[in-house]
Amino acid sequence: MSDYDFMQQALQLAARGRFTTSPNPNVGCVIVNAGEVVGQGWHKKAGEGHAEVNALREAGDKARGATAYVTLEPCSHHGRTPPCCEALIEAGISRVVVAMQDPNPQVAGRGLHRLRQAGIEVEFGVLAAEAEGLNRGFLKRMRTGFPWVQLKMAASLDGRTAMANGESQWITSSAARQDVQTFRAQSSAILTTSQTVLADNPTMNVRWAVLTPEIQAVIGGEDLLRQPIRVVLDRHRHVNDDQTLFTTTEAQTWRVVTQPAEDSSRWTKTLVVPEHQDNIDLVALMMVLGKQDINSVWVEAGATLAGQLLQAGVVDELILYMAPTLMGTDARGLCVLPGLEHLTQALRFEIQDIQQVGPDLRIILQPTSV
Ligand code: AOF
Ligand code: ZN
Repeated sequence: MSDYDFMQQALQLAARGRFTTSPNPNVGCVIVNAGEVVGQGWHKKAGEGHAEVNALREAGDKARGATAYVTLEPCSHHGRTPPCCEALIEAGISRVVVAMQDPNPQVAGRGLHRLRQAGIEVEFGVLAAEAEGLNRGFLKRMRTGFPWVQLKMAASLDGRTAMANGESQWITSSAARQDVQTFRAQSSAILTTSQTVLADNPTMNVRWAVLTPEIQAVIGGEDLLRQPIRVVLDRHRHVNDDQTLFTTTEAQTWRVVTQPAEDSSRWTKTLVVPEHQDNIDLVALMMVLGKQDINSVWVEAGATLAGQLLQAGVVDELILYMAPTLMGTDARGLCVLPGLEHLTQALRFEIQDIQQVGPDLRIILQPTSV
């Protein structure tokens, strides 16, 4: 078994935290002594043990002289828990292999430095790209202050999302809706608008019974399910107290407005964001969400917000479910993008992944940078 194999194992452990660690990153750790795995750990939840500490606990005395494989630079700071570097040093680990640096300004190289200072052999960069993919939200927030933004869309083959009379529910299959639940469950927040809330009266939460048994097993129990924060753009305070949103109290509900004012206690929090061209400034909104420790935002809204987010350039990924149906030329389009006259103005994307989900197609795209 090579360093790559053990790091691969650590990455798989880290991924077990993907439904529960927000706002913390997913981190995995494998401790190997004389070619044998003596400890495994991963970070489950902010405030609880870090991956290294969990793995060291399992390894016990066998950590002495062993190698630790960690998917993220071990922390050097006192956060909600003590620094992992000190725990590794005290346990007598002699070599640490790290996939990538932790961009958290409280760590950012200090962890690696501290380990080297203590005489530990440190290697870094093993399976770095894979480690990066595990924590896109956390890493983007730490590097830029902005969360990772995923825009979910559902359309027909001809790119339509609703009939002219507004009928829009169930274009895509129950398999696609189950898939959406998996994405929601991994997100720090779900972003929607008062328009969508008033039109569909949605819950916008994660429903345990809808998740696949595999995902339920990763989460480890309904009591461990973390509900993403529901963020509703409601500049004109249209959302009233008797929406279904407020009957599902296990998830927080935040309102985004542009003018401060008294709010009903139904809202967990009210965020005041500046205006831009008679709308909520969407760039400022993302910055505010980043400041609130939101790593990733999953957007489920209508064609108007979709177009505005794309035009504001804040979308990192588009998740498009396409149903094998044609809804016709009178039906409504995928997103409102007015003012495009020339092909050179067209928004361009690169396909990251294509999969069939039940009878539908799921395409994951990222905007191209030019
Ligand atoms: C590690 N191993 O498993 C994790 C790390 O408040 P705390 O104590 O939970 O610290 C959170 C910060 O620690 C987080 O922002 C990130 O920089 C790092 N996470 N580090 O060595 C882990 N989860
Ligand atoms: Zn740590």
